[in-house]
Order: sequence, then structure tokens, then C-alpha cells
Amino acid sequence: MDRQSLFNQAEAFIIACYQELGKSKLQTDSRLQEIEAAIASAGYYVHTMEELKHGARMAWRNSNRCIGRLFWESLHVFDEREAGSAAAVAAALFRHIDWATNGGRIRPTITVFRPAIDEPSIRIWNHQLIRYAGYESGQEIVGDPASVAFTKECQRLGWEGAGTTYDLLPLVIQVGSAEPQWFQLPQELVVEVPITHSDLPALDQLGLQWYGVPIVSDMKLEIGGIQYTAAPFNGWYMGTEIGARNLADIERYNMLPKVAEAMGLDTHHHSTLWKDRALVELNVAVLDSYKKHGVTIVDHHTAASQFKRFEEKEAAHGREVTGRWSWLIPPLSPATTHIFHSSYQDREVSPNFLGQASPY
Ligand code: HEM
Ligand code: NRG
Repeated sequence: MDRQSLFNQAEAFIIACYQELGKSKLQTDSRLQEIEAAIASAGYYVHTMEELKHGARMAWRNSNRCIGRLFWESLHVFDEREAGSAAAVAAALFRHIDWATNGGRIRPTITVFRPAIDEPSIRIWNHQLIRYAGYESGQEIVGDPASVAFTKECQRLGWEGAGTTYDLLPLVIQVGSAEPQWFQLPQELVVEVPITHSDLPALDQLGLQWYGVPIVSDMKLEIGGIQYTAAPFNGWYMGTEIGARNLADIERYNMLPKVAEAMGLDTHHHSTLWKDRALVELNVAVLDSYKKHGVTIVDHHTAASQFKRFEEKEAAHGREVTGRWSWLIPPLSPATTHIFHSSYQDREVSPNFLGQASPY
């Protein structure tokens, strides 16, 4: 990026950020002068801790596909810009998992590593810090089909999984253009939840489970023109992500036929709505199981009302809520939420989380 456009983006961010933080015109102007001088001499500028923290929170607030944005001000920010080796990054990620999991009382958290500037940039190859492996064996896939390509990369780097349906993948971290390094996740850091249903003992027999904390690690965080290529973040799950997608999609764990069988449903005709009935009970089981295990989770009706409060709060602050309707509606009973009956502008506002090219 050329220096002028970096300064323009920095300026827009600093003005918005400092205004929200209640800073004076004098403070804003003197910071802008400092940034202008830094960009003129070095070609980049360095965020203060305060800017990084509020910038990351603004990025969550601007995440068009996220229904969980009511809590944007509570995001906990770890500054790990000093971490320079793959081992230091892995150690910071272990601390993130431990802090965010918090024994099941999940804390929304982000860890920010150094941005892509002149030093070698940092990439986490995992889609999420915690995820299950997927193995292709002939026609069959064991584990999570969404992980097949990444699992192959892990194996190429020398990692070997046990080959079960729910193998934890290792962290894969790359610094600069060096070959990435992998690190096994300590099992004791990972909370997992067996999925059971209080009225359907046959469902318990399916041996379903999921992990407690979704920590997205493949997006970049952009604040004021600075690109943080490694900035993994987490909140907690909305139940449908697991019960209506991860365990249900035909392209994922594809469990609806088995759940329907456990419920004794007639699966020969679409018109019995066996898929819909199985979906509802699977989602009840997911929510109940997380609750029983003391792991934070939110149902889609509660999440939608929280999003409504977010919309009201933003309006009160004179900010427009941007959103992508097709992602904001829950995949189960969407028309029971107000979101289905609303429309949103899908404009990209900065700071934000952005997709980036896969490193493999
Ligand atoms: C997407 C819920 C916290 C940023 C989503 C999605 C859901 C969701 C349901 C759609 C996912 C999908 O369909 O695959 C929640 C809940 C949270 C939470 C319940 C609880 C606190 C956060 C936090 C951040 C965040 C802390 C960032 C700091 C995003 C982003 C996406 C997203 C960037 C889009 C991901 C993508 O494009 O793949 N969220 N979220 N969310 N959320 Fe949140
Ligand atoms: N659907 C994905 C996770 C995407 C992000 N969801 C969240 N994010 N809840 C899945 O694993 O099902 N968050 O930061 O809490």
C-alpha cells in the first residue's frame, strides 16, 4: 500500500476511535502528526495498546455475518505483537485457549500477533484453533469432511492422527516463508461436550460430541490500514452452528438419518418431515448438553433478541448496523426471528475481519 493511502486509512480510524473513546481534538491532532511522521520515515505506524483494543472491538462490531455483536465492548484483547517464533506463537495460542475457555464460562477473546509489514509475517494455517481432523479413505471420510485438505497438510508435515471420528488437529504456524511448524494441542486445554438427550437414550448411543470454544484463526484483522494476518478470536457457540450445520450437513457429519432412526421416525417420505423433527431434537440435545457441562452456548432465539438489542443500541449511538442477511438468519426456524423480516446493508466498514488467501 502506498504511504498516502495508509495515512488516509489511519486518519479515518484515529478520528473515529478517539471520538468514541472521548479524547480531545488536541490529543487526536497530536497523534495524527505522530502517525504522519512515522509513515514518512518508516513506511508504517504502530498502534498503541488502546488503539489495538478498541480497533479490535470495532472490527467485531462491524462483522456483517455475526449475530453475536451485542457484546462487542466486552472483547478481551491479548497483545502478542512481540511473539516472533512459531514456538512463541503456539505458547500464546495455548494461553488464549485456556483464558477464553475459563472452565466453560467462555470469555470473548482475541490474540493479536504482529502485522504484515517488513518483518516476516505470521500465519496460522488452521481454520479454527480447535477442530477435528478429516481422513479420506477410499469413498468414505472419517471425521470432519471440512478438514480433509488441512489434515493432509498436517500429515505432510509429519503429524499423525489416531484416525478416530473426533481427532484434535494440531496447531500449524508459519513465520515468513519458512516451512510451518505443528504443535499438538494439550488435551487438558480442550473442553469437549458429549451430546446426549434426556428423553432419547438411543441418541446418546450415537457417540456424538463437539468442542466447547470456536476460535476462528484464518481471518485477518484490518485496523486503520494495518493488516494483522494472525489474530484469532472467539466467542461462544450458537447451538445451530453445531446442531443444524456441523453435525447435520450432508457434507459434514451427516447425522440426521441416524438421529431419525434413533427417534424411530419413518424416513421413507419427505412428507413425514423426519429431517425437520430430527433437526429439532438434535438441536435440543446440543443446547442441553452444553448447559449440563457448564459450557456457554446460546440458542438462536436468544441470540436474535440480543442482536435486536444491538441494533437498538447502535441506532441510539447514531451508527448504522451493516449486516449480511443470509448469514444472520439462523439455519433453524429462521422466520421465527425478527432478522428474517428485516433487511441489512452488506457494506464493508473498517476496522473489520477479512478473508485472506489460504496459505496451502
Ligand atoms: C460469524 C455468533 C462472537 C466475529 C458468526 C456466526 C455466528 C456467530 C452464528 C455465523 C457463523 C457461520 O454461519 O458459520 C457469535 C456468537 C458470539 C460471537 C454467539 C458470542 C460471543 C464473535 C467474536 C467475534 C466474531 C468475539 C470477533 C471478535 C465474527 C465474524 C464472523 C462471525 C468475523 C464471520 C465468520 C466467517 O466469515 O466465516 N458469529 N459470534 N464473533 N462472527 Fe461471531
Ligand atoms: N460456524 C463455525 C464457527 C464460526 C464462528 N462462530 C462463532 N464465532 N460463534 C463452527 O465451527 O460451527 N465466535 O467467535 O463465537
